[in-house]
Amino acid sequence: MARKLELYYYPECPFCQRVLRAIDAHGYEGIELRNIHADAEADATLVRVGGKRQVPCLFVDGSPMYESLDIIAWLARELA
Ligand SMILES: N[C@@H](CCC(=O)N[C@@H](CS)C(=O)NCC(=O)O)C(=O)O
Repeated sequence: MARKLELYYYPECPFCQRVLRAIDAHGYEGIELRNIHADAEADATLVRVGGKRQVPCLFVDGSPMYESLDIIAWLARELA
């Protein structure tokens, strides 16, 4: 079964932009985008589950992964 992938981000964040550029460049599909500045529920989920309001954060089946370079490396490894 496909994993559920959700990227918590906000557009002005340069580290988020780095991840979004990688997603675009490689054509990764199926990643739901959750803008924490536009979605209060996403913001609350990020803090409750992740433990901190830091973006970008990729939720893989509900488990949070912080750090843009770790996220990009994970995407390259798992989705390439
Ligand atoms: N080393 C992190 C830096 C991420 C970062 O500093 N994000 C900022 C937004 S641009 C943030 O969420 N700051 C709030 C915080 O760190 O608590 C990465 O590469 O993902």
